[in-house]
Amino acid sequence: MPILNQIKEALMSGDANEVRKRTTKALEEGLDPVVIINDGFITAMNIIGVKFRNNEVYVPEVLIAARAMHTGMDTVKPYLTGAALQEKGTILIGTVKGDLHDIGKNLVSIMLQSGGFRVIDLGIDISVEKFVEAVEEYKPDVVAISALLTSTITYMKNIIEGLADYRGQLKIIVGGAPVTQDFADQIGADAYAPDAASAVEKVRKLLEVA
Ligand code: B1M
Repeated sequence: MPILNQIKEALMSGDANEVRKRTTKALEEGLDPVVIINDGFITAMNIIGVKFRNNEVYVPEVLIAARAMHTGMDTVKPYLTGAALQEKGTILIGTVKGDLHDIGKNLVSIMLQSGGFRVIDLGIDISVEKFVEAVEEYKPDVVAISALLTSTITYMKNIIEGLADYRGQLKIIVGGAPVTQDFADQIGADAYAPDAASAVEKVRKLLEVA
């Protein structure tokens, strides 16, 4: 089996040790680290993302695969020259103020990183002020807002209003179990995604990147 397929298989089964071994072998054989990342790690994580959306795998499998991907990334990093890994854009993500749920947000974050985006994760319970400060500091291309409670999704509107001055330079995507496309339209978000895999697709569309 070609080495890239072996890497993908190990990653999808969440076997971090095998990912490290096979990635090292591929690098020793002279395979381009960027090819390993794009056609190995990212392709495998995209497959996991689609399976997750289709309920063919569940949260633990995604987290284990993501951990294996991080191991793979650590293995290739020393082989990357400065410009080799072009990030596709910066995403600022956080769960809204009053809301402590972060499992879904973390999955979205992991999937975005796996898709080649730089992700700044602000964590949970994030106020308008914190979002604005972070936008000033990191100049993201996209702000991604998560909420899991019907009582906290309304705060997304406050954040969107707080970011009004920056709308020319960034897009906003919202998501979380109680959020719908209708709600996203009402509060003036640029996009809504029902799950982590769709969030990556929507962000790609917003930024017009592959
Ligand atoms: Co909470 N909780 N919880 N909880 N909790 C829910 C959400 C609830 C539906 C349970 C229920 O009553 N059936 C209910 C909300 C009801 C409602 O408002 N509609 C609820 C409640 C009421 C509460 C408390 C108020 C309970 C209490 O104290 N009385 C309290 C609130 C605390 C707070 O936030 N202030 C509370 C607390 C907690 C825990 C701390 C115990 C824990 C959170 C731990 C953590 O996150 N670190 C917890 C959990 C685990 C849940 C359930 C069981 C699971 C949530 C989860 O992680 N799902 C949940 C019930 C349920 O969903 N079955 C529940 C797995 C995760 C992968 O899915 O988060 O939906 P999800 O993320 C998905 C998508 O939504 C989407 O992609 C993800 C992956 O596909 N997505 C995005 C998420 N963010 C996105 C952003 C995007 C795009 C897509 O773009 C930016």
